[in-house]
Amino acid sequence: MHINRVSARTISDTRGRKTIETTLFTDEFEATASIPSGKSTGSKEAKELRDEDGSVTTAIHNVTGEIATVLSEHNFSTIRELDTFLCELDGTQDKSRLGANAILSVSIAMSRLFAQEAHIPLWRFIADTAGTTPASPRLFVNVMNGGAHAGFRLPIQEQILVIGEKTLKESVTVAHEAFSELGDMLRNELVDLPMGDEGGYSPSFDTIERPFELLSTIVSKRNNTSIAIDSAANELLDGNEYVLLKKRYTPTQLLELYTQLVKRFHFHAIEDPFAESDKQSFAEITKKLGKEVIIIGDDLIVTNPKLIEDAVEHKYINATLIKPNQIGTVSQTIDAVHKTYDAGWRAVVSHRSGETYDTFIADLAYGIGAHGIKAGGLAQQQRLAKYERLRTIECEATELSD
Ligand code: 2PG
Ligand code: MG
Repeated sequence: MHINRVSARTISDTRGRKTIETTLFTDEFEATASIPSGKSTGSKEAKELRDEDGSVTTAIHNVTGEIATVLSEHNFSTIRELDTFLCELDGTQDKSRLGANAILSVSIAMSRLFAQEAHIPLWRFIADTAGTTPASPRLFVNVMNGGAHAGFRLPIQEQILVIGEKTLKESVTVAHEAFSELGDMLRNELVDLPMGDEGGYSPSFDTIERPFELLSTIVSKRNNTSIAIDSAANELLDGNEYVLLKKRYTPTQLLELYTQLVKRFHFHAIEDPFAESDKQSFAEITKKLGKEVIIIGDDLIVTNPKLIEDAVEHKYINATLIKPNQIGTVSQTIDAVHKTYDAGWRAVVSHRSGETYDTFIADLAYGIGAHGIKAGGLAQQQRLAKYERLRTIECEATELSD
């Protein structure tokens, strides 16, 4: 593959913050990728390069300067070749020199070019590269936003509906119906109904249970719908305790709270129930509740194959969250998926709280046959773009199999 032109620019994410969008050109094709940005981040994530004023000017210069030069001098025949080359060029462990955002924008755009060159959809290219079997993911729809994404109006960052209908088309339809039903219920109960960073409602309640009582009304009417949460507990930790609705919980008390929630409500998954530093509590909750619900690691493992290996060894979790920009290349994201599957665990592919219109994660989730995809609430076009892409992928898959 020979790249003869590279361009990159600043665009805005859903929070109005600046982020990078890159386009690569060959003689025949062009492909674009833009990179999202997190707010409740893990300490070991690959580094997003941001200038002091919040811009991504240096990252853009790195793409159009140093990276464009090497791309023009080399022909890469696989995405792994390119990714390995970019990692070596960067020369740091965390991609802090060129920026994980700069590197990933090139890696994703290049994956699109390889798919175009082979005349196959992106999800097929990902599946061929990863050696995985494509399959429809469940939708993990973050319908009520709290935590750092919503001024802690709700202590738990994400109250999620997990929807697994027979087809993606049906799952997306149920997601829309459920979202609007929940909106009606909340407007009936509350005067003020703000929205959160991830395009979900962001109500305030006096109890931790109230959001789940409302979600139970929705879940009880449907066969293939359940509840999940992302506590993003790094953000709740204060000293050695966790603070929810101004009340302090020791790790043991928080585990008891989760146990009660799982007993009372139809829970399917709990993500980041404890802070990344509180590994022992991860091991305890997985041991105690891991048969009933999946325990997903996000900030704990940050899509990093080595950290996943460590989590496997110590049984901290039994599922991983996969966010490409936490690690910074497509190939290393695939490595994280392999580590997950080798352990017999499930993978849930995820967006970030500051999103763009890029739909790469939809192709990734389908291509690796992920258990689920977290793409946010339905009140933001950038999140809807992912759900729409999933519906298109389902049509592409049917056409390919005909
Ligand atoms: C999370 C994500 C996405 P952020 O914690 O899982 O929902 O949030 O992008 O802010 O890390
Ligand atoms: Mg998370």
